[in-house]
Formats: sequence, C-alpha cells, structure tokens
Amino acid sequence: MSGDDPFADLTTPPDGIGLRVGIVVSRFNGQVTSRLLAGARDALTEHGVAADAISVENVPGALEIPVVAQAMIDSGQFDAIVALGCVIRGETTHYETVADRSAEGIARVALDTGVPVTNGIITTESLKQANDRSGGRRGNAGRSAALAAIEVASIIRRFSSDD
Ligand code: INI
Repeated sequence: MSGDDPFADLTTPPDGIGLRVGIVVSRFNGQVTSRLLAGARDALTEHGVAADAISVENVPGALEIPVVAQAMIDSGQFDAIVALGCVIRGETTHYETVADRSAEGIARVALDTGVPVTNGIITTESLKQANDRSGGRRGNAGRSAALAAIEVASIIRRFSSDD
C-alpha cells in the first residue's frame, strides 16, 4: 500500500454497479465540504454508481450527520452512506466534542444497522490542512470515503446474497 491511500494499488477497482449510495454533507466549513462532495460524487460515478442512484442530503454541521444517515438507512433505499464534514481545531472551542461525537455517531449507526457509513469527516488543526485533504496535496477525503463505501457495501452484499 502506498502512503495513506488504501486504494492506490488495488488491482481490482471497487465496483459500484447497482449500488444505491446516500451522501450526508455538512454546510459548516462549506468551502471545504463542497470539494469533499465533488470528490465523492466523481469517485462514485467513475466506479459505476449510476448518477440517479446517488442522493445528497445537506445538514448544518457534523453533529447532525449521524441521525440523518440513520434516517436514510431506515428508509431502506441505500446500500451505503458517505458522511462528509470538516472540523477545524483552530476554528472551534469544542473541537473534541464535534469531532468525537460525529465519528462515534456514524460508527454506531453503521453497526446498529449493518449498512456501511464511511467517514469523510476531516478533522484538522488548520484550514490549510483541510484544504490539503479536500482536493489538495493530500488527496480528497470525500473520494476515499466514497470508494470505501463501494468496497464495503460490495462485501456486505456478497455475504447477504450467499444462500
Ligand atoms: N460543525 C462542523 O461540522 N464543523 C465544525 O468545525 C464545527 N465547529 O467549529 O463548531 C461544527 N459545529 C456545529 C455542530 O456540528 C452542530 O451543527 C451545532 O452544534 C448544532 O447542533
């Protein structure tokens, strides 16, 4: 595996054909999250997810992501959810609360429901680091979360279709 990109050396790319994917994206730090959203959408469509099988819900901040992810899963309309947000330490006095609760929440929703909710909520020290991770020199965390959603949903689909 090269560096921190677990998708760089895959010989078989994630195959999203037939998958229905929800994206929950927060408006807080929207200049960053809009780039995460673009990266996620591009990755999904490049890997076979139909454009009309992708639904996007906007929420105010990262803390609202888990409950909306849960509602989308409860609708039965999605095979995976991609969570996108941005928490910058220098910009908030309750960085730990927002960063930890949002991550814990999406992990809990995934385990409670059995539907993958992948974490594209970037947590950084500065806006510069956030820019680096949303299409800059450290890649795009939205893209990585989207590819993870395809890969894990495909694994789960394989297990649930075995008789
Ligand atoms: N939400 C974020 O997504 N990122 C942040 O950096 C952030 N800060 O800085 O506080 C943030 N706060 C809002 C929070 O997610 C909720 O929307 C708010 O508390 C209302 O529940």
